[in-house]
Amino acid sequence: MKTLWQHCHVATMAEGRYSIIEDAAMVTAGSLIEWIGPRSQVPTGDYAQVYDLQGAWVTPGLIDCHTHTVFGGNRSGEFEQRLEGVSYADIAAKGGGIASTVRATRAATEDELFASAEKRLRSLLRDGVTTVEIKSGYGLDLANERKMLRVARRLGDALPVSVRATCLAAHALPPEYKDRADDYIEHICNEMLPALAAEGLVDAVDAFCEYLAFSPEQVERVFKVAQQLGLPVKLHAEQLSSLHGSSLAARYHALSADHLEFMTEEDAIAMAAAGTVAVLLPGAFYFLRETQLPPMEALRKHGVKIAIASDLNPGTSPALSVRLMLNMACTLFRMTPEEALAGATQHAATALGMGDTHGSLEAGKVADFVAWQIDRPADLAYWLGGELDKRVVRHGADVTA
Ligand code: DI6
Ligand code: FE
Repeated sequence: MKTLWQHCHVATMAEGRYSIIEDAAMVTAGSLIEWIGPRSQVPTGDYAQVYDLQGAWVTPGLIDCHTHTVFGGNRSGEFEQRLEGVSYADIAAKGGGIASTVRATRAATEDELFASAEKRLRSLLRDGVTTVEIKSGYGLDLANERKMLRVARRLGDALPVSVRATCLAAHALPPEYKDRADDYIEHICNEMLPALAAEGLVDAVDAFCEYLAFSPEQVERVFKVAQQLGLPVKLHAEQLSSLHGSSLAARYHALSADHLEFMTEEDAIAMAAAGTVAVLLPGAFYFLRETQLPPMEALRKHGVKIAIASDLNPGTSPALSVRLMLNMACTLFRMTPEEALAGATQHAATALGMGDTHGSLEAGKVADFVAWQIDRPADLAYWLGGELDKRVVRHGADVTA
């Protein structure tokens, strides 16, 4: 069954550029794009449905390639304390920080986690998101990491969004392994990852490489097991200090290395050679009032692909809008609106290993797109949040919320 979509302009985002087609049309067949081009050249055919997009700008559906959408509780109380001058270290010493989210996540049932995550995810979807990555990492034992990953899978089944589930068991040290980080890594490698992978709950493996989390050596042990299991890897790296986790990620041909404020030019060279995407997270940068910018010039100079994501999480980025992240990428990181949009479409798809099927509007790719009633593509990075008038199409079907 073929559908014709017309009276629109398209920013196809092919090759990570706007790649604009003015007065365009698109033919979808089932869930795929069959043809896209100038309206004057639409193939004649028998179209079951014809949509008039009323002059909209069409872009690929937004892809949020780094989120921690599933978690128990929230940390707005800690936010308030921090603004009153209590340090993050003090909060952590009193059992706050990631540990408090781990307690709340462990205490929540699968259904409770689903219900709270669904609300956050719907907020992202109202913003034009059609693909989202969701990490575990607040369970930190087999049963609770499984619970989180099952919620991620269920969200993908219940809502009109493609979900990629990432196992982030190596996010923090669980209390029962206090002062035994190597033992916890061994538990992840020998028990957790093999079991969760066998259950089909894991699309990729992530870790937090930082002096207050896990060392490059510990991360490497996790990466080796991921590789044996045939799972791609990603890494939280260089967020607070320079441990060259991004170079380690590149050695393992990671899909992405994320955060990266403290990365060096050598790291950028290694990532470019490996095709590892740099995922920048302006929401966390903003929320933590960071001052060290990611090395934009080195990333551009060496041709590292740059993605932008929300990092939606209760501690460092309670961000419910990808468009707001595009704005922050421009204002805080000095990206262009075109680079930012590429970062939430084509390059985000590549950061999830989906670059061949998603992220740009080209014949043969999946028909995930948004028809925005805006004046020009830069509007997507211009407005600070809010809702824009739009139609959202996923797998060729209108799913506008
Ligand atoms: N980096 C972050 O910014 C978050 N996790 C990570 O690895 C923090 C998560 C939290 O504070 O709950
Ligand atoms: Fe994160």
